[in-house]
Amino acid sequence: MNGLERVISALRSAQFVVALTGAGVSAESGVPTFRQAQTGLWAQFDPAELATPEAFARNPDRVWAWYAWRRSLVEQAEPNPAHRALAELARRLPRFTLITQNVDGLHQRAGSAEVIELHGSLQRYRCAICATPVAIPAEAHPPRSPVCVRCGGHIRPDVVWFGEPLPEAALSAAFDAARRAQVFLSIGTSGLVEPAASLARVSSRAGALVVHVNPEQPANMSAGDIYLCGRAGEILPIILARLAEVGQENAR
Ligand code: BJW
Ligand code: ZN
Repeated sequence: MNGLERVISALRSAQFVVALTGAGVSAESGVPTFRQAQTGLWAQFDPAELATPEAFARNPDRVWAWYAWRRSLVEQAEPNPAHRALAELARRLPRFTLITQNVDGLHQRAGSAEVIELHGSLQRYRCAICATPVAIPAEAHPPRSPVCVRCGGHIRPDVVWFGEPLPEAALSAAFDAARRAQVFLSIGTSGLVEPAASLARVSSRAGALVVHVNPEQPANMSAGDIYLCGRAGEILPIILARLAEVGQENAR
């Protein structure tokens, strides 16, 4: 049996399936990934040096402008076939948990009702000092980082930067789901950033079949994992179609 058929067969019998997504899932929507060849602003700045609390403390307006640009990109983007296939998988499988490292909200826009967001959201903001949430509509996005009315701190995007803890509830829900899964799909992530990168290994140790969907081999691949080489927007709809075919064959 080839890799794809093994995945279909495992999905057919699984009671609990988990998918973890990374920036590659939104690449086909035109949202740049973190570690691939970069253009525009991305060529000028190393994302790893902007996505830190230190960078924000040094120059809040620069980090603010970078996030404002990314938010506008995301608002113009549309969910792609990979996002839609994941929303459909949730409807077809008995129990399915979607975990994302992405901050773009495209899974929700594709119809995924429940998404565990490990790294926050580009659409939410909070005070960097007192954490008060602040609503900032896309159409009224100020050019500079505003100041908190309560404490005078700078308002920042509610995302998780390097060196910051992930939201506790999201993290523990993600690890619980990884431990319960029989199939763990790791889609469009380089597998370099912790703790998200460890979810696949934890799931595998608990007995899951781990499947990576990516045009390039991710860093967190282990022996025994299945690697489906290709774009998420091509491979996920194939998985969905094969699942439906197998379902019909069995019903005959
Ligand atoms: C396609 C495709 C297509 C292309 N189809 N695929 C253990 C060891 C070493 C270091 C650490 C460790 N534990 C913690 C650390 C430090 C650090 C870390 O992991 N560093 C590594 C870089 C070494 N981690 C942290 O700091 C984390 N915090 C933490 O651990 O806190 C502990 C703590 C506890 C208590 C108190 C205090 C602290 C936080 C990590 C936060 C990451 N944040 C970012 C920014 C979010 C906001 C924003 O968007 O700006 O999250 S960084 C960035 O990386 C972003 C992403 O979510 C994340 C992952 O990237 P992703 O999604 O994998 O994207 P890429 O670009 O790397 O890969 C894209 C992939 O897609 C590629 O593989 C392509 O091939 C593929 N692709 N087209 C399918 N069409
Ligand atoms: Zn404040």
